[in-house]
Amino acid sequence: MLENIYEKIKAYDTVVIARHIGVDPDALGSQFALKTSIEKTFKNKKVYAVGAKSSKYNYFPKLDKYENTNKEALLIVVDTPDKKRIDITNLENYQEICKIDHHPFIEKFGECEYIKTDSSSASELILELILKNEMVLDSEIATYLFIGIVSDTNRFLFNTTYKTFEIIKNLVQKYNIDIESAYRNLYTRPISEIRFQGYISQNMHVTSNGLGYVIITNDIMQEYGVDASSAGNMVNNYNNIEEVIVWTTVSEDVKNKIVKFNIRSRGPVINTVAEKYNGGGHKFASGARVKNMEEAEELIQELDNLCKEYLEKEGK
Ligand SMILES: [Mn+2]
Repeated sequence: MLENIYEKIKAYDTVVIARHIGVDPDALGSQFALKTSIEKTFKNKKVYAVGAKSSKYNYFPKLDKYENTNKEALLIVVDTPDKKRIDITNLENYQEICKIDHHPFIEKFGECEYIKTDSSSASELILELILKNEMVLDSEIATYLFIGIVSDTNRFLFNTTYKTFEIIKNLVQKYNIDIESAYRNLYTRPISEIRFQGYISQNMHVTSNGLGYVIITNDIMQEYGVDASSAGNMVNNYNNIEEVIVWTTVSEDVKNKIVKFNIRSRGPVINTVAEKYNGGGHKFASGARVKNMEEAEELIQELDNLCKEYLEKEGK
């Protein structure tokens, strides 16, 4: 399949690379690594990395605007399992679509799809594509991939095997990656976020079944000067709490008139529940969106039941 995708890249003059909404460093890392490698491998192609920008990640290059009129381009979607999560409109205006992803399969939307759920990140799959087809890999591209892998594994906490370390070892050794600056970019945060983290720690409810949840209203976000997406990203800071096996942020997104869940687990499989609520993701890391707080209560209840069933099954 990777050869097929390579053949398609070769065949098109214009390649557009898209990824999921609610962008993160793996989505951007895989997008820009692929874009840069195609540009440096084939000198005459036009390559666009598209999607909504986020000022949080301004250590990546600027995203491109692509006017889609003539239906001549190849679209490659990275790090996204389903159509509705692609950060792009007018999908039907592309000649062909390819998907490169490491999420559990949800739906087929491309002519060729390369999916590997045991991969640490989409960035790891882009590296595979590059190596398999002898495309250009240099320090710039390696750095994008490094950032994607480090971020999606949460500094090698999740989805990490000896292979992940092998890949990282090779990237760091051969391409002279400035690790310190990559980490600084990834992990430096404004004081408002640290204070906000304090709010979450103080206000997380923990049920007797081991569900931790915190409701973050728009007022609270305004008080702390954070937005809905940085509120959701906080969720990764709450793993390894003794009393908690599933934890979630429940944040009000007034602009889009929804309530967002960012859910993590260290036991129960959560993506099947998330899928029922307009979301999905990995087994132990998912997101969901509901219409209002009433529906949010329902999902909280369902997650709590999931914890309960899990504990009973485990005999705890
Ligand atoms: Mn990813």
